[in-house]
Amino acid sequence: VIGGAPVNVADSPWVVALSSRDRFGGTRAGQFCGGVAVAPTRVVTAAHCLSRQVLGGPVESVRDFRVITGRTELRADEGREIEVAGARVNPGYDPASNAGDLAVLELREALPAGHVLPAAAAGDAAYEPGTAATVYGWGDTSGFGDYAYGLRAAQVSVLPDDDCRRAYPGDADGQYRADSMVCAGVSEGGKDACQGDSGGPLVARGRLIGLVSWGRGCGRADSPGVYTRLAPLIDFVKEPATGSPAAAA
Ligand code: 4AZ
Repeated sequence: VIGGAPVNVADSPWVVALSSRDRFGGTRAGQFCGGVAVAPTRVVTAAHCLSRQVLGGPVESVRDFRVITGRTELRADEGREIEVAGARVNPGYDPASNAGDLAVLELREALPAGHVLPAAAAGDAAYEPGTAATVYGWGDTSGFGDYAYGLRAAQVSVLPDDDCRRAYPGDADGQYRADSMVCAGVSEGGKDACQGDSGGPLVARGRLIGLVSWGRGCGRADSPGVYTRLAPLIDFVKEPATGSPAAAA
C-alpha cells in the first residue's frame, strides 16, 4: 500500500494474508497476496494470485498454501495459519483483460463468525462515486519493492466510471470495464494499492466492494487502482464448496 498508515488486524479481522513459505520463503512468512474472509471457511482473493505466473506452477502443487489470520506483523508469532483445502477460480476470469479477477479459497478450519466481511450487492450505495474507501495490504509501500512487514491501509475514493475509462481507455496499460471492475484513488496520486496487495480488500460503508487487481504503476497521478467489482460475483462466491482439493484445483 502506497501512502497508507499502519493498522491492527484486530480492527479489520477479515483481512488475511496468502502464504506459501515453500514458494516465497524469506522473512515475511511467505506472504504473496492478500485476501478477505467472506464466510467462516471461505476467503476471496484475486484469481491472478493463483496463476502460474505468480505461483511458479499450478495451484494444486502449492503444498503449504495457507491463509494467515489475526497477524498484523508478518514476523510476529500471533494469529493462526489455516490450510487451504481447495480453490475455485471464477470461470469468467479473463487473464488478458483482468476482468472477473476473483477466486474463492476453502479453509480447513473456521474463522470466528464475526471475522467476515459482507460483500456489497449491485446498487449498494458503497459503489457510488465519491464514496470513501479503504484498501488494505502487506504489499509494496514505495513502488520500488519495499514490502511491508505490518499491515497497512490507505484512504481512497471510489471514482466515476467515466474517470476510470479515461485513465484506462484500452491502450497498452489496459482497459477499464465498468461491469466487472471498480476504480479508486485520489486525483493527485500518492495513495494506492501496489504489488503484493493483490487480492486484498477495498472496503466502503462496511462492505467489501473490490479486490486489488491491477493499475498503471502505483500511486501515480491519474492512474487509479483498479479493483475486481464484487457485486456481479456474489452468486459465484456463495456457491457450495466443490469438495476435495483435487476436484477444486
Ligand atoms: C500488482 O502488480 C499491482 N496500483 C497491484 C495493484 C496495482 C498495481 C499493480 C494498483 O500486483
